[in-house]
Amino acid sequence: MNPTALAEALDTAAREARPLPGGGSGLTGTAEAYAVQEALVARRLARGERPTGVKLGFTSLAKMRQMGVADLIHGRLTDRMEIPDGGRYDVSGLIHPRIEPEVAFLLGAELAPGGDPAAAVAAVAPALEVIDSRYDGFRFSLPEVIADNTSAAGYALGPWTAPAALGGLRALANLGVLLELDGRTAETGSTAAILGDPLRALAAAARLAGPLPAGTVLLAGAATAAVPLPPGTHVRAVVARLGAVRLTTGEAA
Ligand code: OOG
Ligand code: MG
Repeated sequence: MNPTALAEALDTAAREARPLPGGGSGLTGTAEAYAVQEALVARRLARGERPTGVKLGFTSLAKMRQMGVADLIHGRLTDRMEIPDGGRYDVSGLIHPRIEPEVAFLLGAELAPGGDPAAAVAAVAPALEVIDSRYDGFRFSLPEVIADNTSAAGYALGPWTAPAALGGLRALANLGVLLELDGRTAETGSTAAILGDPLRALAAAARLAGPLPAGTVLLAGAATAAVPLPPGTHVRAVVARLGAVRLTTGEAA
């Protein structure tokens, strides 16, 4: 399948909540896969969506093991994917949503490939990411998940904290992470699971997808495995010292 046709098929799969069979795309290389992702995101931008940032995937062993892949990937975020902290999020138009706890960075200055990530960070926040693979059963090859904009669907950001309030970004290297569904612990972990230090994710994002302009939001990748996200669920993620972020999914129809 050519890149434009695959981008259209993935876009339609997302809009109609009808998954494509994984393993059948014929995609072989990552360069080709990122060309499909670019065409897919271009379709969203053509509908009036605004780019807001970048996300990384498979930055933790927990995620690599869960999904059976072993390479860092990156995708694009848009304003359509934003979920207000504490807000309601309708999952009825999704295929098989999952949720995962993350750390987000806000860039106060441009970050070029090879630039100093710490110098560019204006603030950090706890985050929730909703992922929804457009492939049947969440089963895909690495090029396929890249083409599918790394399963991106939605994200919520908690309160921003300036690095100075943490005594510097070194504090981020080992903070406890908790994911709760309806008040029950679903996953626990540490920010150390994210490439040993989430700041490394920022450097990797700049290298892979940079230069990243000031104002970019970066999701550094889940610190734990993702869990299914049913309707009618209260979700809370807590990152120690950064605080909490919440969302509630709409009731089942
Ligand atoms: C791909 C998205 C991976 C993460 O944080 O590792 C990701 C997937 O798991 O379907 O967002
Ligand atoms: Mg993620």
